[in-house]
Amino acid sequence: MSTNLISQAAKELTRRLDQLARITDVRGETTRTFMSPAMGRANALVGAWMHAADLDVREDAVGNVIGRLRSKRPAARTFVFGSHLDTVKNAGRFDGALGVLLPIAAVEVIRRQGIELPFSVEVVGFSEEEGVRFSSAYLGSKGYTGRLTASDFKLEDPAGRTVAQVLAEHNGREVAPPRAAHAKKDLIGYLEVHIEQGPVLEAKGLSAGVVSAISGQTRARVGFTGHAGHAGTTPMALRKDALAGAAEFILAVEALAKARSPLVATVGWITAHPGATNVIPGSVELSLDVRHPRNEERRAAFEALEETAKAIAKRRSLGFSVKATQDNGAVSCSGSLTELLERSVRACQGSSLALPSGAGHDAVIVSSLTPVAMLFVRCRKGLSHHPDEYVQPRDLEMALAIVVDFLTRMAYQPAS
Ligand code: HGY
Ligand code: MN
Ligand code: MN
Repeated sequence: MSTNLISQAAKELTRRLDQLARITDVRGETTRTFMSPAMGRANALVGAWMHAADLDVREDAVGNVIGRLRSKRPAARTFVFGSHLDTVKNAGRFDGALGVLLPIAAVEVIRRQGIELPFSVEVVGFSEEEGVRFSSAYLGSKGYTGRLTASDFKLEDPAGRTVAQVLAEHNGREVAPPRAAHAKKDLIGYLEVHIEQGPVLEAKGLSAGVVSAISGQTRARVGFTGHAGHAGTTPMALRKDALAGAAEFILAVEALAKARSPLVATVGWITAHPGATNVIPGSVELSLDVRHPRNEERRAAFEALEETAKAIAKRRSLGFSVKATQDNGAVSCSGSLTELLERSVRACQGSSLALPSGAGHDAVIVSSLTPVAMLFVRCRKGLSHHPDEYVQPRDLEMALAIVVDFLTRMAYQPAS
């Protein structure tokens, strides 16, 4: 009976992922950024699915949509599932959305099976994880865990709007950095289901695996300032070309990361001013994203890149600036919670595999409040942050079966 229930629920999950992906700020692609109109529509749709699963639905001050299945047991603690509903630009259908919609489906299956959970369940659709609008990730899960800071509130988007202004507009009143949604003692743990966004599970022929640790991540904005001038009349020797300096820096970022594997470093966007064909760029701003499984290596690499920017600017008589917008240490997943999850993976898949995550996840932030575990789901060619992101229906079904098994085990095991 339950396999049929699960395969039906997996089919509905596929349909919902497709439907959610069509909610976007940019026609013809999937793009939803913090507090955008599409995020409001996405929260309404996901909230309706939560409601249909008998979850009590609310939206908090930072735009997280939260569905709660209250246990009948007095003073029951809460198990939290979650991931993010915002996306990168021109995203795929699964990054984030899977970790919100799959637990809703799992709760529906559990309820259809008549299983009474001795704990409450909360499914959270975080409002901002990718850091697209403010170049700083995890604003949603930071709000949910009480970790938003006054400096987060001062972050500015490309239009110069601050987080504080955007939140005040959304809430119709000034908003202070919110307290955590729960006290540590009231939580059992957190499980995030997420596509692997890498090639390992596919190479091993597995639908799912568990995450051992999540890489640390430093993000920054780097600026070079020179002197705008006429592209036709300014001799090369007299130029202070900010874009040429930035280009040299970008290649140095790539070279340093290649020399320090498994370090990864990326320049994702660049803006040049005034941005005209016949004007030597006077100023440039670019993004920098540096990651490594070990914190000291990541920090050393970031410092080396600051020195590189300084040396290039000196040699080219440019000004430069490096402003860190985010700095998150590496996080290990909880051994005991991951062990329980592994039992479900083995029970459903026959075997399990533990692998590290180079991508960041809301679990990094939630780990400050409660033990976290992550279930990785195979995605084709490991492709993500791309519209061709794809998870096969049988892998969705496997992941759903694992989470249903996990909840069932939790139901019959004293919530230690
Ligand atoms: O950038 C990341 O690692 C994640 O996709 N937010
Ligand atoms: Mn992502
Ligand atoms: Mn993600």
